[in-house]
Amino acid sequence: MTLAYVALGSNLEQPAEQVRAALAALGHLAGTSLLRHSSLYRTAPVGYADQPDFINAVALLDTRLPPLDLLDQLFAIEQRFGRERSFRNAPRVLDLDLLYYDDVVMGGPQLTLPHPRMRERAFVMVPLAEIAPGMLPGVGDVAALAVGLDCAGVERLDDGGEPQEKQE
Ligand code: PH2
Ligand code: MG
Ligand code: MG
Repeated sequence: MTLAYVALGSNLEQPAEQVRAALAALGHLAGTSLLRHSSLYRTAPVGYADQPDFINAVALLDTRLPPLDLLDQLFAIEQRFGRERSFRNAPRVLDLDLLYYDDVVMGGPQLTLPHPRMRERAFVMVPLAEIAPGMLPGVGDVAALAVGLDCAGVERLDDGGEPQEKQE
């Protein structure tokens, strides 16, 4: 069994539907099953601010695909969903980022594992903390890292994709 965590993000064309459909697509990849996924989160854009809010989630896969083959398949799903690449951090129909693949540590032009910016991103670490064990080798204590981030722009949605009632 090879465990891989994938971050999903969308902020165009009914983002929650895109993310739900992408979760299904991940589960249909060859040699791959979708073990778990986080809730969906509505998140304020990070980096380039003048764009719609995102829907983000994280999925846990069990896969027989090697890391670069899995990456190719993630790009293929993005393409199928109509992803266009214009400028860095531009709005997108679907972004699939490979965060973590077993305990593989690698760097290279195509892929760095674990994902080099994941620890700083509340829109990744908060959903990841829902489904990952406490410690991920090479990443650290996921829950503690998530708690240490500014989570003001990160709001968990219930299963219907609507914001949760705020508990006073
Ligand atoms: N992805 C980015 C840049 N900024 N902000 C949010 N909230 N969610 C994202 O998925 C996201 C982002 C680059 O991939
Ligand atoms: Mg990304
Ligand atoms: Mg990406």
